[in-house]
Amino acid sequence: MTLPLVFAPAVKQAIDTGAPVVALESTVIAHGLPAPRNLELALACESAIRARGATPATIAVIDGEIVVGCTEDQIHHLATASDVAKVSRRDITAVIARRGTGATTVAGTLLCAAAAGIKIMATGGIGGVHRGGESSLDISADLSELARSPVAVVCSGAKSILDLQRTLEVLETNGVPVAGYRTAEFPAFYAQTSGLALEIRLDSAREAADLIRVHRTLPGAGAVVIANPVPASAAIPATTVDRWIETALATANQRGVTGKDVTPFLLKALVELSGGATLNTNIALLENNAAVAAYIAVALDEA
Ligand code: PSU
Ligand code: MN
Repeated sequence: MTLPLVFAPAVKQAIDTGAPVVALESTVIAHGLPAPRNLELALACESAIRARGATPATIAVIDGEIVVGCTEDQIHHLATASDVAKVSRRDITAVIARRGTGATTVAGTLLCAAAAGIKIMATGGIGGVHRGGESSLDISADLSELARSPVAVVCSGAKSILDLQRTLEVLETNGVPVAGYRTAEFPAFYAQTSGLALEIRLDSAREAADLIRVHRTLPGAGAVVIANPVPASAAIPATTVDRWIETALATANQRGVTGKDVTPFLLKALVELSGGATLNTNIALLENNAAVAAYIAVALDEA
């Protein structure tokens, strides 16, 4: 038996001819954003990628098959159905074996994109070390998958619901280069900066492509993280977001939320606490990351 990958025709053709492809995760659609904005966003990301000359491939597990390039109907299903699993590396085995349907996290998407031969993906924020993770050991499987799948990830850093400093420590341990895209600081998702310095700064898609190309030659290469801050016009100051985060974390603790439910719970709480403000920011940065990933995919293709 081999991994059950099925490709959209346009994605298959792009991969076979070496044309630029950008993979997109689907957990953000099924568990990260509320309907109907989730569907609009998913389609807008695909359009942003096509408009820049690359082919989008939204990845999910549908009826036990890994779909590389979901159709609009499949994206609609992910955005509206209530029985879509959240699929990280740990979960994908059982979802395939049971012929189930699930939305892939960054970790799940990395695994599938690497198997499909796709070199770059876009997302909002990567998972990381949760606050208190040094005792709870709640550390996203995204961080271990980044160590093993050779796929570049364009993101706006990680949400400050996480412990960003420890997240960077684990990325260092895992051998994952983290590069700021037109910044020298790790972005904090809603805010452009976190106060955490990065050692690599990239100022163009071409520079990003050069870095990715070199990284892929390393034995056992994993991912490169390209950290692209939210556009200034959509950013929310860190101090404002922090208040909402404290409240959301306290509620999660009171209710005993654990395991894979933690991240979706906190994301939903933040949208409610902010009266929807975080949602607009989240959508702006997701679309922008899709666009930057497409520019880099095209640059990767040009060498
Ligand atoms: N961060 C966001 N939005 C999201 C996620 C993270 O701002 O939707 C999702 C991604 O799919 C990420 C996953 O891979 O949450 C991480 O979940 P966990 O912390 O359970 O590993
Ligand atoms: Mn977790």
